[in-house]
Amino acid sequence: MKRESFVELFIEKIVTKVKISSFVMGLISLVLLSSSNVVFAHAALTKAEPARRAVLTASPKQVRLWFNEEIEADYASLSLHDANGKALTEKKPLVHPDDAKSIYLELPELIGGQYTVKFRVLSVDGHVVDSEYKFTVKNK
Ligand SMILES: [Cu+2]
Repeated sequence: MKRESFVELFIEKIVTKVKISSFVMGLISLVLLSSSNVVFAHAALTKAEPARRAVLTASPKQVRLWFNEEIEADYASLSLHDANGKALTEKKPLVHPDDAKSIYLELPELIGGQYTVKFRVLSVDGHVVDSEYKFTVKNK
């Protein structure tokens, strides 16, 4: 065997090892990714009405939130606050009768101003999802 082919063989072995290890790494990251998907399967907000940063010309009757999983009403909170942080209703959110993945809060008549929706829900996996967003009601 010539010296050259030794080198070629050696290089070929390294290339094969690299290929195998990148395959293994790929497999490991795939497993990690899919398991982390399970771990991070929290309730996520998929839709909101009024929407984030919405500018409304009339007072909304309710705030309604949609999630990617069913919501336990006993462990859910949803509140609306004015620009001073004051809660506008003492009412509790209810699970929508037509959709267990959706909760709503009935609202009093709102005057013009900026409002903050605050919500906190418990996922099926036990994680708490806590967030807030704002919308505006224009002065008449
Ligand atoms: Cu989670």
